[in-house]
Amino acid sequence: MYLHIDMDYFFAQIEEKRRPMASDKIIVVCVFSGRTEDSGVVSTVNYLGRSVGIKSGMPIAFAKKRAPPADSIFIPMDRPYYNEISAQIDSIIRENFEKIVQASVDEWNVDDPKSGEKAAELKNEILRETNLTCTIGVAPSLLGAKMVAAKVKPNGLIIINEEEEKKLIENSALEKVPGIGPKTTETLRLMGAEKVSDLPKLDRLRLVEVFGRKMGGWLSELGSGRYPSELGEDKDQDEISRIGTLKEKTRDQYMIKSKLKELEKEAKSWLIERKKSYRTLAIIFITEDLKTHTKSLSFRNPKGWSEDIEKEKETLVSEFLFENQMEIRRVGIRFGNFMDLGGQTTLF
Ligand code: DGT
Ligand code: CA
Ligand code: CA
Repeated sequence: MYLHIDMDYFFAQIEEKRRPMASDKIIVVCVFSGRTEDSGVVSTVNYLGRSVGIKSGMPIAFAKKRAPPADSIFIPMDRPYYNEISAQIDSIIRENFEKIVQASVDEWNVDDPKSGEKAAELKNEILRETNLTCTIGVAPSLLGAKMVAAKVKPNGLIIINEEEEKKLIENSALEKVPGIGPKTTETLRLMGAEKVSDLPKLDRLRLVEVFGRKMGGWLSELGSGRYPSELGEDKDQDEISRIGTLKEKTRDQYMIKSKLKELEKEAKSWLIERKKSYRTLAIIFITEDLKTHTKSLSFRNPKGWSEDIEKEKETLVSEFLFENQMEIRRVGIRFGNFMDLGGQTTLF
């Protein structure tokens, strides 16, 4: 079975939960361009804002016309913070599953025979650890999982069997199928196909002729009921984090450091596989009040994965414990600002 996880109104939900008093307001996360006070576009908006017609990509000035000032908050994007939360969710998923691909900042694909039983538990754990809701679809194919998740958004969870999946996909309009864009939809419409169930009417050779071998072949497979399930590529990223839950809430340096050692190993095996060196190191602390704190260092010269960073970690941890009196619940490590090592396999 495949599992598709998509966070609900991700950036806006994070901002909403940061401001408990604002849960009845329209929250608009904006990319301000700075030219004039209102120039820029909407990144995303909560469901209240969507109900008055505000959407991703819309100019901020348009959105303001739809949102009464007293009932709405326009907030600049805080991408580093969203990335931190994304890494936290990634680590929760990794604690529960093995074959995982993070497809975007707020989306994961998982391949696991038992994913059906574990999906509800995962949804709860994400909520408990981050206070955020997500939507999870589980189906025999990844395509089915994505499509059924889209239907039960937000805060949804659904598991479907083969028969239900077939019905859902066959009855779907072509433009609702992930992977089929507006241009392909239009060409297919001209060829006489509106729904997935119309695809078998089109000859495979003809599809390949019009759309090329890859897309044409893909459409023909889709028409014959063989649904794609490749987990896809990991998103492009310029940092790798691993965050883990401590056995118990603690301020004990030894416990914190031994957890960090484990996480460092995981993150470094990722670096090694991709031949990356890095210029920034950060230690992430999630305290008992669920707040996320980061302590970081930059290096003038990029560091290779085999270089020792015990001292640096030690400094960051002690500094944090000195500045903050809370107990720590999760810790993480992050390497960022990569340099590609190309063909070079070792720095020494
Ligand atoms: P959802 O999944 O429909 O409940 O809502 P979102 O907001 O999670 O939408 P999604 O999954 O398509 O996108 C994830 C995040 O990516 C979203 O919270 C903000 C960002 N994003 C999406 N579309 C745009 C866009 O057009 N421009 C910019 N700057 N950011 C976007
Ligand atoms: Ca989302
Ligand atoms: Ca998404």
